[in-house]
Amino acid sequence: MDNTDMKQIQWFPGHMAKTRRLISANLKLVDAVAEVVDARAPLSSRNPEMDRMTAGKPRIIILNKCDLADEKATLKWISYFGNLGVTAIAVDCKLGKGLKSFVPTVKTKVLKELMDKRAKNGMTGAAVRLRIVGIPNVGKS
Ligand SMILES: Nc1nc2c(ncn2[C@@H]2O[C@H](COP(=O)(O)OP(=O)(O)OP(=O)(O)O)[C@@H](O)[C@H]2O)c(=O)[nH]1
Ligand SMILES: [Mg+2]
Repeated sequence: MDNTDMKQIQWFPGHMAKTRRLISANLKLVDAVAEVVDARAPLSSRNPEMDRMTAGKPRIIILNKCDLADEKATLKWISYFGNLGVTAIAVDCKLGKGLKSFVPTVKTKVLKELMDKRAKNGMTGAAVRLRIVGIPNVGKS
């Protein structure tokens, strides 16, 4: 098998490896990571490497398309992630439902420590930098 064949059968697409590198390398530029997943299948619509790629960063999981998901199941997912110590909120980006709670949740829960520290130093007005991540078609845009 020559080099060209090897390239064709590589199991991990180059663009994914590149994105993974970028996410890890630029992590210091952001205060927190917001991971968008599909509320109907929060686990299978996640990138399994995301935990490792964003290790150490405060994180919020956005259960998007909650209009298409079972409401009770969505509540269960929120407590599922909560039990893992990860804040999750349900939103419907089509109607904008739940979006209003996004910034307050980030400030009072996800980045509480940072906000408290800034308040102490009189820096409350400083911008908060977030990175939005998620697999294709989950509703990031
Ligand atoms: N029903 C419903 N559809 C949604 C919601 N949010 C996004 N969509 C639809 O889902 C599709 C994908 O949304 P995008 O925002 O383009 O997804 P994306 O994650 O940016 O996709 P890529 O840029 O390909 O990675 C579009 O058809 C949206 O209209 C939602 O809350 N509810
Ligand atoms: Mg997009």
